[in-house]
Amino acid sequence: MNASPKIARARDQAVDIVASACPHDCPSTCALEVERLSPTRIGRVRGAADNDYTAGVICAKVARYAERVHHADRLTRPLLRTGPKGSGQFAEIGWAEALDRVADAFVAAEQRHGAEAVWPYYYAGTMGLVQRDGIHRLTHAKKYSRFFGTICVNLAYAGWLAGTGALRGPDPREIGRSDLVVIWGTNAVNTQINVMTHATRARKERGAKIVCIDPYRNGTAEAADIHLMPRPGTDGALACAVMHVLFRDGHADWEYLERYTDRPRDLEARVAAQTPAWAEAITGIPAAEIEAFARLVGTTKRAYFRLGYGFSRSRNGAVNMHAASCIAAVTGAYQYEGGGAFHSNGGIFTMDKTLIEGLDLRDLTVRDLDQSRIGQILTGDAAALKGGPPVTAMLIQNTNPYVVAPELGLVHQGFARDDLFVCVHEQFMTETAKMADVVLPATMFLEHDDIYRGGGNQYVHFGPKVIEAPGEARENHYVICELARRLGVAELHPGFGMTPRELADQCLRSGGYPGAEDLIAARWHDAQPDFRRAHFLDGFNWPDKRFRFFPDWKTQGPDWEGMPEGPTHWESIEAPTDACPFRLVTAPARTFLNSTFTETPGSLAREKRPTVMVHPDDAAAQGIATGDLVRLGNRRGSVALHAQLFDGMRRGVLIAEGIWPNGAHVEGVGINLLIGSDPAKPNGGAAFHDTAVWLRRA
Ligand SMILES: Nc1nc2c(c(=O)[nH]1)N[C@H]1C(S)=C(S)[C@@H](COP(=O)(O)OP(=O)(O)OC[C@H]3O[C@@H](n4cnc5c(=O)[nH]c(N)nc54)[C@H](O)[C@@H]3O)O[C@H]1N2
Ligand SMILES: Nc1nc2c(c(=O)[nH]1)N[C@H]1C(S)=C(S)[C@@H](COP(=O)(O)OP(=O)(O)OC[C@H]3O[C@@H](n4cnc5c(=O)[nH]c(N)nc54)[C@H](O)[C@@H]3O)O[C@H]1N2
Ligand code: SF4
Ligand SMILES: [Mo]
Repeated sequence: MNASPKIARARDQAVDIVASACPHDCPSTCALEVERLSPTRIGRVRGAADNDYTAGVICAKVARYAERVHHADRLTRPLLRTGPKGSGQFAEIGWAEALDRVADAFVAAEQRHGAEAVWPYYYAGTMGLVQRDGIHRLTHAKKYSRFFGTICVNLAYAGWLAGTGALRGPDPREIGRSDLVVIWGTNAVNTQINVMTHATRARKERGAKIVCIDPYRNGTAEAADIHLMPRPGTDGALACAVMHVLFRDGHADWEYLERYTDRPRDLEARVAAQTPAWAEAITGIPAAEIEAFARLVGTTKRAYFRLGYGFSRSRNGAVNMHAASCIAAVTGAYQYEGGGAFHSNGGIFTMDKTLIEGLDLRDLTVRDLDQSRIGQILTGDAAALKGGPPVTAMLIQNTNPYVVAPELGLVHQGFARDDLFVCVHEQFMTETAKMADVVLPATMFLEHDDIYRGGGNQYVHFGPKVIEAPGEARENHYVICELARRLGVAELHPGFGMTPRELADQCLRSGGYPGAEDLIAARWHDAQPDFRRAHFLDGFNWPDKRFRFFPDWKTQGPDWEGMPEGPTHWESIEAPTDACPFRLVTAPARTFLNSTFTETPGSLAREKRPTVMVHPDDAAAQGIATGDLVRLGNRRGSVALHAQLFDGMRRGVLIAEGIWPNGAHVEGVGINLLIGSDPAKPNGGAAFHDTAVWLRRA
């Protein structure tokens, strides 16, 4: 058994409690305490009470993780497809044969079309740096097509960086010392519960107000004091009208503006025409509500804007994120504890990932393929393939593109190709795995070593192996190294010969952090920059140190042309038309995490079945009642779901929570059939909450 330290002895003396961190793709990266009942079984999982961000609170889905780790459907043996693609007919084979077959298929693909015909594909099913990112080392060593990750953060990061220049901000723990917490475009109650922990503390201890800005009355809106309900994709207009009021009513902090920002007088002139009445027409939010919100922002120095991903998932999302990030610069909120805007701490961490990712082997002349365009890529779109060879072989780890990718129609067509070889390394027989030629069983985070770093906080964690994996499940690192060996590149890079703990140790030390053993003993490391840096008191991350109200979008991606100069409502969204009059938002479900947990009984019991929320007036117009089967469609296809009447959004808006497996839908195809995969400006990314559809009774 692995030497994971016992951090405490449970009361009954029979249970070890082991410190870990949540590996899931969630900004919270909770500090966990895991009950080890035996060398192969866990009990409860709890949030570490003495970690000041997690503060003892985790989501229900991870608290009952035993359901997932000990699930009867875990993959435990390598499998070889024996029936037609997607038939689900597989035979068990040994690891050596499975890896030989994958290596042979990759060699054959390379011989036929060149190394770029192989496309290793991954995402953040685990956020562990060693197990998630090691796949790049194989890609670079073999000069396979590189992977351009776009599915999640590109719009948000581009919008945030356009103004501040750095992916950091005021310490998220300061939310608890704020007087106004604005939770903007993130359903924190579902997606990062700890934001609510700190916000409700501020309310309880300081009488802080909590504002939620979201197109529907979700769990976060229910918990807030004020809910502003914009139409999807209109937050830029809201932000501009708020700034209009701030300048108009003397709430702009001119001393701050002159010292820390680029062109405040031009911004004032620009928003002069963007009145609350103008914004009401675009957002649907009554002008009086915008006025009242702006007054609150203008009169509260310690106002903390927690800007989420949700409102960036529109074609104008980068512009909207930037516009929202401007408000705290107009009021100078950044100067105060508990004040400023925050999106992610992704930029504070200093570790060097060269060894893990094999960056020293990377060849930038090898094409990179856009993750979100997998449908076009697998169906032979020349532009998506960048004029290069077709993709004929893939290794997929930690992601389920057959369910989560946009433009699913093309994705399904592509995976059905008989000349495409696919190896999926998975914990469960996901719908992507079901399309594979070879399926490899993967460990879960409690069954391997890795390191994690926060996005919505500032901690670095070591998550040690706690229990033995079931059957023959093996970790990602093993698969990458064994393939490298078979493909003749293991000698090219030391990373292929190290253990995950050695890689983790080196990576930690490269960043100036405690090494693996010290971090395990300490349980976590606080990497928060000091107050001045976090609050940009020595300036923003540009040569002139000034926040950019007028960004140079060129700095954020190659596809910047046509983007507006400064904050505004940019009309680039999929606007409603007579043919497709509704705007669809595909928001996260509370007890699913993307496509993960769609296999656990506790989550299924809560989420029930794929459902779309319809405004009662829109439903009445079409004779739709709760429980009716309805059909949503657009030029990409149509999908059947059950309707639920709900008056918590504006007319013309539809909300479908959760990324259900295709097979959970009546007609066997999921909601992402309707989502476009056109790359959003300026740096790509799919606009998951920006879809125009029609709605009918099925
Ligand atoms: N339970 C659960 N937790 C999760 C996930 C999950 O699926 N389920 N996913 C994880 C992942 S990968 C990520 S990236 C994060 C994302 O977490 P968030 O930052 O919360 O982002 P989203 O999940 O995209 O959407 C959140 C909210 O944005 C709202 N929204 C959509 N369009 C707009 C808009 O135009 N304006 C405004 N103001 N709001 C809008 C939606 O209605 C929804 O309530 O969560 C992670 N955590
Ligand atoms: N409609 C709609 N679609 C969306 C979104 C949306 O809001 N709406 N959000 C998008 C976003 S933000 C994201 S990030 C994507 C995410 O979508 P996915 O990348 O599919 O996300 P996950 O469900 O987190 O992880 C996928 C798989 O990783 C596997 N896995 C976990 N750990 C390991 C491991 O250690 N090894 C291996 N081999 N496998 C592992 C899990 O079993 C799981 O099946 O979905 C996107 N799709
Ligand atoms: S809230 Fe997020 S980080 Fe915390 S346990 Fe749940 S999924 Fe993991
Ligand atoms: Mo994501």
